[in-house]
Amino acid sequence: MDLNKILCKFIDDTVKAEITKFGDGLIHGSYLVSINNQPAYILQQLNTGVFKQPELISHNLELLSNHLASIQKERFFPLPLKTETSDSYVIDEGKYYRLTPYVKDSHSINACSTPEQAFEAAYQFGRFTAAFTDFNPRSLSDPIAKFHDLAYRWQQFVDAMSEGNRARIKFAKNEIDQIQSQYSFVEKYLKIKSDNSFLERVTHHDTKISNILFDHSSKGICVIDLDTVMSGYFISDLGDMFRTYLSSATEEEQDFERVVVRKDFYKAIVEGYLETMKDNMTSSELHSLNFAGEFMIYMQALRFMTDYINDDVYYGTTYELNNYNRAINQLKLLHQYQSLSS
Ligand code: GN1
Ligand code: MG
Repeated sequence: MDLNKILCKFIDDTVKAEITKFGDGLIHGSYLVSINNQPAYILQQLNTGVFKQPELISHNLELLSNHLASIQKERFFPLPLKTETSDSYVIDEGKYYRLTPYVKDSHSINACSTPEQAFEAAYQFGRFTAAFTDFNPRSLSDPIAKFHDLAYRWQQFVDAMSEGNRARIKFAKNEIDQIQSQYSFVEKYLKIKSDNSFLERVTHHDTKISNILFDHSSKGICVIDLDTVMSGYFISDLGDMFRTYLSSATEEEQDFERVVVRKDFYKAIVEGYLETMKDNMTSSELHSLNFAGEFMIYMQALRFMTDYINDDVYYGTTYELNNYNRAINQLKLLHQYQSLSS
């Protein structure tokens, strides 16, 4: 793959660019494009196994930016560049690429290490959803069908249990038992789905800290990585912040003793999120803030375990037990999280 050749379809081919690997996402291949030693763009090869119709992503982004323009609100997230033929991506040898401007004087962080960062991120994700209060979220397409539908994730797990790798199922028995014994989270989710006091909203669906840009003084600037923006419930965004900011150890940590929940970060996330979202939320939603964490941590444990049983077909792995250990890690996190509120 010749990334320079792809870049030329978006920008003038006489510009000398340096392209280096960027970030640690599990899904797309991301590269930083620097021009004159200054970060200028992010070039991404889209994972079309996961995003089967990448055009849905650009269509969603257009609907959202048109909406902001129609209410004279500033668009506060970067949009991918268009090619000469007005496409938002280039297809080369069957692969999709897109180029997004690098937001000037911004940086991202890979781990949330202070409550202030947690507050800033939660504020920005809340601000994003709140900006679309007057927009019908159902007009967005689902770039990934049933992405955060916990009942569907459960069904995928059940299917893996009947068709997946028998040796792995046997090996993971202990953790599989734990997952099965907590089915009540799925029931609780189904209740929310049928309860119309839980509103569907424009939801980001990937609220890890690296999807926030910060400025020099560590203030949040905006959200990025809008691939999974679609209609959803607030528990997805708030919950994934709990899942990914509360412990200083990440989902890759194999020393599970290090998975410990930090109470002051919980408080900071709730404060940041409510600062922008509170006026939009119903009282049922405000009473379910804590469930958000259970919902997302449980779903991630379920997804990692399902992928382990299916021989690692979805998440990138670097060693044999990678998905299995990720599942144990998330189960430990779930346990710690529940101890926090008990
Ligand atoms: C994937 O690639 P990344 O890190 O943005 C996944 C998320 C998971 C996450 C777990 C499209 O996100 O749902 O929470 O891995 N995204 C997709 O690390 O499946
Ligand atoms: Mg992502």
